Amino acid sequence: MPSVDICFSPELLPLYRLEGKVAVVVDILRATSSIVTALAAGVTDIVPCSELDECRAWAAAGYLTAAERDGRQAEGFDLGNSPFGYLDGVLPVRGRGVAITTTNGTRALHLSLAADAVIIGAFLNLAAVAEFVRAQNKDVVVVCAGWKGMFNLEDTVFGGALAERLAADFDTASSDATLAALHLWQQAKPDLADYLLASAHVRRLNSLEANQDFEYCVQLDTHSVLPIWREGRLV
Ligand code: 3SL
Repeated sequence: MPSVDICFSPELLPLYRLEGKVAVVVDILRATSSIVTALAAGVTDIVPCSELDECRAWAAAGYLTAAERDGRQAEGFDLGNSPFGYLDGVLPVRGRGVAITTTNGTRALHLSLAADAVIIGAFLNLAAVAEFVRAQNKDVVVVCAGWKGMFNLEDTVFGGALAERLAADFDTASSDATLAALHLWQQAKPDLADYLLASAHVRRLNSLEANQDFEYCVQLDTHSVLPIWREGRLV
């Protein structure tokens, strides 16, 4: 039976062997929620970039550019990291490609590329993620983006929610990380938004007046898109 494991931070990834496995990269607040939203809004493809300059250069190829550093939109870019950037209609996004760089999410993605398949997870597309992983029938590692190398609550709780959805067909009991994530999910499940209110990044977003982003990102199963890594981009 394939297993579910949770990597609490990209710093721990060297301890995980991703070859032959599926990696689910998650940065609930907000990179992977924004990526899911962007593709659902008609963005054609997303190029995750490590550096601001690399991201900016994609404008010459006709791409929209999205950049976040320390929670704020970086100067000179079309978009920041709010999912509402793809929804508010200020900038038409349908039919466009987007190059994106964020503090933790795009880094976690680049560090996960040794996996057989790399997909993007969020609460928004949890059902689509579970369905894809089930069909692969391979070990899965949830790669939590965390915050600057540290553990965070929201990505780990997502890992628990995914493990619960997979529990009938996957081993969710042989990793202490998965057991811990499942336990946190049980606490969070009755009222996810309320449970995550005290988390560090929610407090950070509140101070940036991005609390509507938080409420949006903790919705479950609202999107059926499944961003998947193919030839250097998410489609
Ligand atoms: O670090 C990241 O990748 C971002 O998701 C952080 S923020 O929510 O945009 O602040």
